[in-house]
Amino acid sequence: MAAAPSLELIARDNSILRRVRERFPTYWSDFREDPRWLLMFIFGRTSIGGRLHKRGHVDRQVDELPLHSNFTADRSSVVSGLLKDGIFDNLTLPVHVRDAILCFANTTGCFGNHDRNHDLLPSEQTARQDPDNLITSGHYFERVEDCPEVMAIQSDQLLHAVARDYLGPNAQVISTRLWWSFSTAISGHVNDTNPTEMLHFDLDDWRMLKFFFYLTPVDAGSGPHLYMRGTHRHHALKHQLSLTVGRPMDEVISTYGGDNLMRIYGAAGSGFAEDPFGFHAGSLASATDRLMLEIGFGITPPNRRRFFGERVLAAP
Ligand SMILES: O=C(O)CCC(=O)C(=O)O
Repeated sequence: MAAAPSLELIARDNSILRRVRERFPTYWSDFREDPRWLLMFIFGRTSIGGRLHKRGHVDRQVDELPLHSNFTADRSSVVSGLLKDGIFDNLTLPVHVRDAILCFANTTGCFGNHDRNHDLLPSEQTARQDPDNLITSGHYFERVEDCPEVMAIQSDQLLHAVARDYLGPNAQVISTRLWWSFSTAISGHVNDTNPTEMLHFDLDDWRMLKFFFYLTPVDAGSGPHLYMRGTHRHHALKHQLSLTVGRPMDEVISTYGGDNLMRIYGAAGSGFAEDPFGFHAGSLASATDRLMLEIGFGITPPNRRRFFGERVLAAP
């Protein structure tokens, strides 16, 4: 059976119509579940909308509870990095946690290209290397709950304290995702210069914070995460008024400056905290597979599907 089209490749399609067509079923489902979603989706991208929404809510407050955490990072340094640059990139998972999550991922089936009909083990290379049926991602969705070490990170006190400091007292976990970015090199599909790279900002909630952890080493060939420093605070008017959240890399660079573009490489177990309202992207893994864990915080309860990063796929 053909797999659903790869969203990683669709995101790089230069036809806005095709990109919108693929995303529309997810947007429609979000709207039907909670029509207030549309308000956030339209106004959350504008500076004025964000400011007005924040004004009606309690401001940041720092509580001083002692923390028991998996991390040694200093809470106020993480928050200062987020406030200043939109990113703090010096978190490290304990080795036993990193190894246990990697072992879980290697021995548990994931869903290729978000498609529940494509349940595969990451080692099943042949299931994903057909160039006409390329599988570029493998998501675990709710299966991630079967991994106790992921659950421990999801409830880690430092992550929760940083989220409260940054987002306010309503901060809550709104996503827990574990997924592979499969290397496209096996099919020779994409080279590693990726001129088609797109950056986007997230609009899943009015305000958000994400913690990302690499479970495999990430270099230029394994899909490094990209982040445009400083864009968490303000977007150019053309990006506030645009219907789409994704913009070509060269346009984002010319608007916000190439010096601000970070490519995040790191050892297995390294992690970073990020305000995803800033422009960011996972670049395509051109040579080696990447396994990523995301714990996302927001201020509004999400639905279960969104929590695990599941999309509603367009009919074939
Ligand atoms: O895969 C990545 O590095 C980025 C994921 C991403 O863009 C997101 O969670 O919004």
